[in-house]
Amino acid sequence: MVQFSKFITNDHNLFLQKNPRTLPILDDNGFLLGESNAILQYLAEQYGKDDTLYPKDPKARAVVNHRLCFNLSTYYPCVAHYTLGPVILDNPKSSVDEHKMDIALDNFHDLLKLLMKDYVAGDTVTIADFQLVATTMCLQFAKVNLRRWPLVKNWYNSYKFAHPTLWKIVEAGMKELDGFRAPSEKKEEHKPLSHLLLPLPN
Ligand SMILES: N[C@@H](CCC(=O)N[C@@H](CS)C(=O)NCC(=O)O)C(=O)O
Repeated sequence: MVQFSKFITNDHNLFLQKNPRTLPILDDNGFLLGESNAILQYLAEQYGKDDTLYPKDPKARAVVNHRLCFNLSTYYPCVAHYTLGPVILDNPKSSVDEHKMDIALDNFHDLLKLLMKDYVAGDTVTIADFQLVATTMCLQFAKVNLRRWPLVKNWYNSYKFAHPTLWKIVEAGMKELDGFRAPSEKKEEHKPLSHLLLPLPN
């Protein structure tokens, strides 16, 4: 995997040559793949010890895919636009974006209410939890209070508690993001991120 800090600084042009232009990028011995869903699906298929992370059963897999689609189409764009845009790109905060994020959180909360489980797609952790946890981490990073969405908060905290090793991977990403807080967020020198386009304007 290519580190975010390398991508957005010195080696950015190198990655642009290699790749569809977003992170993460997987480089598996020369096999290059973008889009985090596709990467996780590939890694689970290629290297998974069993099929629990990405079930082979068509219905169980369809449920995982549904959550991945929800994250890609709705949850991540709405959350990232409001949380990462103003904090690391210094985009102006907008009440419309906040409203969209709240709606996405309402949707996710409703899903968890229907399920009433510790995991979003079945009784064990799957790559769908990985993705939704990574998005929810952006809310923690931007210090968004989750009290209106207690089931999201519980599911997120229970993932951290039940899977400390997996959580460490996400936490490392959050710490890395911390280094790119915009000038309004911190006093130190700001590292320019003006060449980045994502999260895309709506
Ligand atoms: N749908 C993509 C979104 C990835 C994404 O938004 N990546 C951001 C960093 S978090 C990026 O690479 N931005 C670079 C740019 O916009 O130039 C995925 O899931 O991999």
